[in-house]
Amino acid sequence: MAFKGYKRGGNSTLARLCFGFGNLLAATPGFPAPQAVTVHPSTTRRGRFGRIAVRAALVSLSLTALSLVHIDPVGATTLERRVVTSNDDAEESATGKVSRTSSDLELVNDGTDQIVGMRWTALTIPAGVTITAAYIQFSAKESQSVATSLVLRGQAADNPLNFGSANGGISTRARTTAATNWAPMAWTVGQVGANQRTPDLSAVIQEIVSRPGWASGNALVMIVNGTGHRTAWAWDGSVAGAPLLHIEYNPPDFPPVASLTVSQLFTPALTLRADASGSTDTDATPIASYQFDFGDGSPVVTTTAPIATAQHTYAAAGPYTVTLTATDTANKTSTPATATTTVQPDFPPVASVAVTQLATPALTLSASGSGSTDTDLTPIASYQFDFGDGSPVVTTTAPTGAAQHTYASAGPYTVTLTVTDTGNNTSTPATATITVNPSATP
Ligand SMILES: [Ca+2]
Ligand SMILES: [Ca+2]
Ligand SMILES: [Ca+2]
Repeated sequence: MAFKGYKRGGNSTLARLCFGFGNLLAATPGFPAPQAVTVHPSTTRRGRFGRIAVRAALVSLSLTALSLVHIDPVGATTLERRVVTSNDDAEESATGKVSRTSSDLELVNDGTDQIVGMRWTALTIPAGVTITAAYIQFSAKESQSVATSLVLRGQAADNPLNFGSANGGISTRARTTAATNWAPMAWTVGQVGANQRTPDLSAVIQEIVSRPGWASGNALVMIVNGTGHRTAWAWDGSVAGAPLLHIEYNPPDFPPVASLTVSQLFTPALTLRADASGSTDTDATPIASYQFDFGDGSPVVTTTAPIATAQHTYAAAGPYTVTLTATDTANKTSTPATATTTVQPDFPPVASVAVTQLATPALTLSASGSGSTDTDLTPIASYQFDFGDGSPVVTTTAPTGAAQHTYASAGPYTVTLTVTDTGNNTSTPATATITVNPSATP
């Protein structure tokens, strides 16, 4: 976990630990931020640094006894909303009569066992989150200890309305499958503590925010029924003591979105390059690996991010469909992305040679292979000239496609050209025969 908010840099490990611990406590609701112990390493000696830190930690510890230490998991967000208007908390008697203006919420016996509804608005919880903790914090309006057994469910709705005056306005609302049972301890008037806090409601809240129609900013209703009696403040009786909904959640965790492009390489022949670098996953669990299936039955090629490309050489030309999936660090896998392409065949070059005797030097031929062609994805890479007199073959590298050779004597010679492409395919030889004159013809 990260310790932040402190100037660190002192060379005392103890001090650093104390500051870290103090900082955790500072994250506790209600715990004062420890600005008083800002330390400037350049001016503070080790000993004083340590004493200040220890003192801060001891103060922190004593305050811990007063409030529950709460450490969010990394990345968790906490949201708290209170009932903020009269029509957002209400009671419905056994006869169905709805009261919205009572100063309290009787959980649940008020002559009869009633049903209590509460609504919180502007819940800025994105879709797709994981609820890690949730509870309602009530404020005790009265002291009660009668055995009480409550069931808390949410309203199974995307964005429920507030409570109206019509009979049965709470009990007729569809409720979540998920439920939390609560047998509260005795309450003492004025208490706002652990005894007035429901058990964890994560499953209930999760069911609601997992609804396809859930959107950030929607409202949420909780409905309580059961037996027994605890009396909590309603908004109408105490704005500050109205029911508080506390929710902690981890950010949405989505699978990657795969994006694939393919292109045939010039060389090697029959080789596709697949590029997955357009794939995205911008949440807290980014892409970890890419899986390329080249569609010819060959094994899937897996690369580890950030490497997002792979290539494959096919045995034959033809159409192929390449399939990409991307997997994130939470092991969520994308919908496959596909790209279909026709792998072009790879032809050898067609050689063509022309020869002319130069005016000077004597007995010298110029041979040109520039009429050779190879228009596929593996173009001409080199020219090999054999001047036909037993001398070594002269090789030029494209785009140079001409060579000269001086013979030892006049006479007829056959020049042979072969051309090789970038796929290492070699042309059929082309020949040109010429009689080399003792002196160049004008
Ligand atoms: Ca009310
Ligand atoms: Ca992800
Ligand atoms: Ca070729």
